[in-house]
Amino acid sequence: GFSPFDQEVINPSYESLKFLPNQIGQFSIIICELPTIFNDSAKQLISLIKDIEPDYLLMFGQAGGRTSISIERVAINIDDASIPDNRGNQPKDQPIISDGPSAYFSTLPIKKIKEHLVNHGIPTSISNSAGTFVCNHLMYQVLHFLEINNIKTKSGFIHVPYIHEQTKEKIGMYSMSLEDITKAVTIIIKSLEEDLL
Ligand code: PCA
Repeated sequence: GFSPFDQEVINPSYESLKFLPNQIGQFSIIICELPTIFNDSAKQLISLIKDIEPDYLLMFGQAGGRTSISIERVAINIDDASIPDNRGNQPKDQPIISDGPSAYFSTLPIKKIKEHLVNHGIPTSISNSAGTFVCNHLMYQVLHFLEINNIKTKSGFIHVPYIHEQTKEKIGMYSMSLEDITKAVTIIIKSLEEDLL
């Protein structure tokens, strides 16, 4: 999950992970909060991947305005920020990796995950754009790192909506409860047990 950014004091993508137990089904859970900063977030996560060598890596970010849990299908090779990150970086039209491929697909079973969430009554969609800000950047960098190092960790990105506390002054803006986001994360993790079979 990520740290708060863009004048928010909370980021549900990390906040929701704090309530997870250490173990869900067959999976040991390790959570971490990344800074909403272009390169630093990827550097920190890649060093954690090297230490932990996880079977699955789930990245979560806030996407205010979205009306469902959005399972990202693809990360594209571009940074194009409409706001500065938490260190004031605001790259425009810059490739993330200059000689990298145009895009990487999530290696998570995205349709299976969606099916599980929908069966539990959680609004969910497959998204074909993770944006061009820090989340897309992180997803691209991580999938690129895994690909070029031939690491079998399955990985992908999921955007979550605002939570109620964030929308008190944003009239008409969609929000979910923090509890429902934590529940969604738990269902996502449980759904991966089927992928192991
Ligand atoms: N959402 C931003 C970056 C950090 C976060 O939680 C994004 O969608 O790029």
